[in-house]
Amino acid sequence: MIRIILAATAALIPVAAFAHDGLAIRDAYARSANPQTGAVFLVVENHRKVECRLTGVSSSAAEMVELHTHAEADGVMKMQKIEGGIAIPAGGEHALARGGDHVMLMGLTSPLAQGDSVALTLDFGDCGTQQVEAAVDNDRAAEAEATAAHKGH
Ligand SMILES: [Cu+2]
Repeated sequence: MIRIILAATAALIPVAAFAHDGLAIRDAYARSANPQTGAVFLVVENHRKVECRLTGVSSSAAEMVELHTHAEADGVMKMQKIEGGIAIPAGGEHALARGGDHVMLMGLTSPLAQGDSVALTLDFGDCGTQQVEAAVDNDRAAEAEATAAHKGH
């Protein structure tokens, strides 16, 4: 039993160290328009030589956490759950930004008040996990982020 635990721990260490060097999260912030739901926006930088895929996000701030995007349906932009994750190209970056991809928080444990922060764990599959603290900024304007999102595509 002890041998099994030691082997598992040893296997995890190099993976975690490598992932920490290779991926970086910047400009993370959260917003919420009502007490039940919120969204988190951020930029993922991938300094690795392989593509990394954001496959899921977890947080204790909400009952359900999903990756969403906006897609046009019948001439109207609607939010949609992302299936299969978000690819971050090798040596590139991807912005989760207003009007585009975002982390959706559904069933907030408590309303997101200005100045609070939301702790998230981003799961990049083989590229490991990243912890991020997103500051709540309900007043942040959307325009600059939307432009940045389009540049990223
Ligand atoms: Cu959404």
